[in-house]
Amino acid sequence: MSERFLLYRTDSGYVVKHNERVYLGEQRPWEELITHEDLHSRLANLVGAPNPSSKSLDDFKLRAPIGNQEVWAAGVTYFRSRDARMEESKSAGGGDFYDRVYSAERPELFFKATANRVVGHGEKVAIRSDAKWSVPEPELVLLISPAGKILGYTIGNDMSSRDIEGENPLYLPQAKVYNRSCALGPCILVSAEPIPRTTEIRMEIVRGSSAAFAGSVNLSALKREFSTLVDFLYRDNTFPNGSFLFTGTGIVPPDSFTLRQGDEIRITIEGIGTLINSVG
Ligand code: DO4
Ligand code: MG
Repeated sequence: MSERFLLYRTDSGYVVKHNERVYLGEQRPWEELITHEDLHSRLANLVGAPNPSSKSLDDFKLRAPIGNQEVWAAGVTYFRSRDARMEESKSAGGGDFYDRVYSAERPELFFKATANRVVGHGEKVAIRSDAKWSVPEPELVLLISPAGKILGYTIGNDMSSRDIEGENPLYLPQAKVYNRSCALGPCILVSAEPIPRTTEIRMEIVRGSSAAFAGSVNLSALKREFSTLVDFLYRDNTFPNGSFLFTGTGIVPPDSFTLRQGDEIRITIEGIGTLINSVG
């Protein structure tokens, strides 16, 4: 039996998908469930009882898989991201910072969102009203326990205003943190094994009925170890409710591309699923 569980937060409690079967969890606060140090065993116990539901996932309204955790993000963890930031901030004299952080021992980590700024699968992400160049950033996101253990993986969209970030690196928080600037979902992959480094991340942006952009990257191109990112995040920092940590983007649309209202963003990570959000 494969030991991988897909954990969904829904309007009617939590739901686990395992070997194509759906199991309904007992009612309990989401934050208490997902930050349990032994989340994997809890889910294994649930699916061990012979009670699969006759319902399918389509019968449930999905919610963003976040309780009261802080959301943080690592940046410039792929060469493609380093290149894009160097280019966008060249005229502001910021290019060198990105090159240096890419190869430094200390990673770039920044605060991304509180739960009220996060949307789930099927909900709308936003473009800042004062931004002229906006992109989605498709990323693998770690769910980390209060003790710093990686409990699971989900899909994230780190919506970013590239013109604001490129004007001055000190504007990064404004380019990254605003209402509906962060999407998470559709579920959390809880697995006894780390997610394979061969995993592919894909993004497609649909405008009207055609693809405005499509790209992919392999997790093997991520320069940092997950454990290093977690070590730095948890150094002298406590997370009583656990945390989510974006691991950076390796897919950057060409500089001529900016998001528009109505665009649909589809991010797929092998083994987890597809997170779909439109801009509105
Ligand atoms: O430093 C800018 C942000 C980088 C980022 O969000 C990424 O590389 O994913
Ligand atoms: Mg990012």
